[in-house]
Amino acid sequence: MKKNTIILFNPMPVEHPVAITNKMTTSLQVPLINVPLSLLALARMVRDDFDVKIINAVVDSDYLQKILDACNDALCLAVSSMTCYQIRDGIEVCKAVKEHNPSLPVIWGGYHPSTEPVQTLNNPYIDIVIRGQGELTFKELVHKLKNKESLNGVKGISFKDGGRILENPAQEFKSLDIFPPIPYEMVDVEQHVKGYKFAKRCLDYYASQGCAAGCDFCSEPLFCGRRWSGLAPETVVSELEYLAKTYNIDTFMIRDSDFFINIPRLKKICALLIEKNPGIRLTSVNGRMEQLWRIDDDVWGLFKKAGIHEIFFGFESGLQEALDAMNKGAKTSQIKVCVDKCIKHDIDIRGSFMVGIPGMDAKEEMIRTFEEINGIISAYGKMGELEHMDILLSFFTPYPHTKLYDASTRNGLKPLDTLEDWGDFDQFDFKAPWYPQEYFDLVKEFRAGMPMNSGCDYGKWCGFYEGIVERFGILE
Ligand code: B12
Ligand code: SF4
Repeated sequence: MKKNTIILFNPMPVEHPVAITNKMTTSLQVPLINVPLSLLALARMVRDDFDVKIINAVVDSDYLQKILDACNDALCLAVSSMTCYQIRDGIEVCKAVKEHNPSLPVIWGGYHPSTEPVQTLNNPYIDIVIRGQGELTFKELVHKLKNKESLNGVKGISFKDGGRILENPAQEFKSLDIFPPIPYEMVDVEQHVKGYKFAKRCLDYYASQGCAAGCDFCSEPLFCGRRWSGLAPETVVSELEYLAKTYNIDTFMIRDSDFFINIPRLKKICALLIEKNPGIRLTSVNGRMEQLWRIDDDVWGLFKKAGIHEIFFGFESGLQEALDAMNKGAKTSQIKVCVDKCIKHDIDIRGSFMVGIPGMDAKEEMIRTFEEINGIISAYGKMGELEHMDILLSFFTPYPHTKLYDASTRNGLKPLDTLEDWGDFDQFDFKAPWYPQEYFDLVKEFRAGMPMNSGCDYGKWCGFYEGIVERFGILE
């Protein structure tokens, strides 16, 4: 019997023309090409019973036409979206789909719809939102749609029922170990293999979901309720081995929000990687400075030996008051400790910082943050190893229902009342109404001058930074 078709769609994350041409995000260091893990996580739950079509705007040219063609006899269209341009692209596609096929159920999931479900459903082209972890809910939902059953009992969804929007109770956050492996073979893996710094063949992978921290600027605590689940160490290592062998992968870009949360588990992963020695490196591995600064050197040594090649820290700010306002639970002094540990253990560092936290002394925040960044650049520059560090510097951006979104509206941000408002909102260079224009321009100038963006050597950087420091004096 012919199976019903389910279309899974990952819209374009950026509009920025340079980003699209370079296949990088607007940070210009973060590759835009990613395995659509969100869609594959859903696909694994329904692939046996349905014909699943995966369409990823980043790699599928002509994606609108592909979706329209697939829609004719489909059961539903399911769209994944973060709070960014994906919303705008997703809306355009759903509008076109509904014009052709008004009765086709359109489902949205992912971070944005999960944290803003009702507003998402106020959009005329969206019928159902799945909140939070999608696997079980999506499976149950598509079976209900297939059997034309009521959606009333499906946990974790919000949906339109006549003129009303109904919100069912939340779905439980389940352990990742109960789900089948991510079915990479359902996409053309070769299209998603990327180069990254030292890596020739780098592939995305995740070993855990969620985060236990409660940073007030971040969507993660709202999305996962500060829960976290990690795959068993044996599973992680056997999956990495299998993927490395099958697709000839030398490096995995680790997509977990917090890879280092459970140190005993991590030690086991490292021990297994050292024992099996699959010849791979792990990069962009997310860690929290407030955890990693206190980890013993022998454990750091294990990280290195196991292949952890780069750690991605959300340092966020050089101003303690800003870290406190974010509820980061970290001290600025931990930044240097983490940098020193990375240097000592020959692990590359990638640090992200942001300025523009509402309520801060903007000048102090900028100066302290520049100082920390200069400290990192100098530490590597003096050793002649600038290629082993990377800094992302951005402007604070409010996300739905976070505490810092509320602080932003109190500080003059015009509330974002519709899904379209969020889709059109500049996620990268957000110029907050409270942030002085001259600081905004100076931060952009500083960012463009950093060695990883300008290509300058350490000597040139020192001259450039001196020039920036001289200008602090004349700022209001
Ligand atoms: C890979 C990644 C990217 C990739 C693109 C991913 C993509 N979808 O195309 C790139 C690098 C392009 C990217 C960009 C950005 N990202 Co990003 N990214 C991630 C990351 C690290 C992993 C995502 C992933 O694949 N996870 C694994 C999958 C399995 O989990 P998942 O996506 O959550 O999917 C599950 C559920 O959400 C749900 N689900 C997801 N989609 C759908 C769809 C349907 C229909 C259903 C039913 C369910 C469902 O079910 C899935 C299984 O449980 C996450 C952090 C994280 N750990 O998740 C951040 C994250 C998603 N990104 C985030 C942000 C903010 C951004 C940027 C906007 C940041 C910025 N200002 O630059 C940019 C946007 C573009 C730009 N300006 O450059 C935030 C999202 C916050 C929010 N409110 O949207 C996150 C959570 C990081 C964070 N903690 O802040 N990102
Ligand atoms: S540690 Fe990272 S992912 Fe977790 S809440 Fe804070 S910013 Fe979000």
